[in-house]
Amino acid sequence: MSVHHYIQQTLQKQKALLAVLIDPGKTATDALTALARSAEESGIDLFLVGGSLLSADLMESTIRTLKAAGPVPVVIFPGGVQQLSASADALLFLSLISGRNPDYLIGQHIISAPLIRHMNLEAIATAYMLIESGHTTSVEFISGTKPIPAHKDDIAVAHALAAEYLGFKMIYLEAGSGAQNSVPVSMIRAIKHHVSVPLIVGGGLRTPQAVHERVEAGADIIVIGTHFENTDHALIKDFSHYTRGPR
Ligand code: 1GP
Repeated sequence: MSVHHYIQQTLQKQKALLAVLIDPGKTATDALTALARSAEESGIDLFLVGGSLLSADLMESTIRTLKAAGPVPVVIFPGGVQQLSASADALLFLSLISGRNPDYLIGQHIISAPLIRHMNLEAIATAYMLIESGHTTSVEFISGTKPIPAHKDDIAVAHALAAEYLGFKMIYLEAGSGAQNSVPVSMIRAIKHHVSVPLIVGGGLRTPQAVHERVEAGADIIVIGTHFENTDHALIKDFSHYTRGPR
């Protein structure tokens, strides 16, 4: 089954999916193995692997460790063309549509497409929207693009609608890793009202309550990275409590 199909099927059974973002190099191998082994019990539905600055070698070993330890799908969340691996189950084929940098809209895609084909990797077309969140984030800095202002729901909705009309399969609302403020609930609600493709929401989520509010507003996939890097894995259940509920 494709990962896209798995996401759609899971969304028919439960409110949302919990995705844990692994930034290779930040978590020791034994901790990664333990996390992947207990993933199903913790309520983790997906692993994302990626980071703004990262070598292909580290990524490959991280994906292999996760895959060897458990059945939860591992998806590449690429920071650039060097972050590809045939060992992953799929790749978020991101186009940074909130920005106007052609390289991140279509340039890197042209370079990586033949490699993706060669690896026979499932590419899930995902519209990536950066939302302003306080301090300058890594993605903002590296991509040289401006985020959408946090209080401009109408601008965010217009981007999301364009993404759906262009045929993107998912939309990722990104506040940025370690963001001060996560994507506003009102913005998620406004976008959900206008589009039907799954909404991924991530960046700066640190509490079960923040997850709860965003799932209720319409987030379909919740991404948490930084907070789980230093958290007792037993506490992940407190977060998945709000994603695992029946639809
Ligand atoms: C970043 O949305 C993800 O791309 C996760 O962000 O590390 O803040 O959880 P955090």
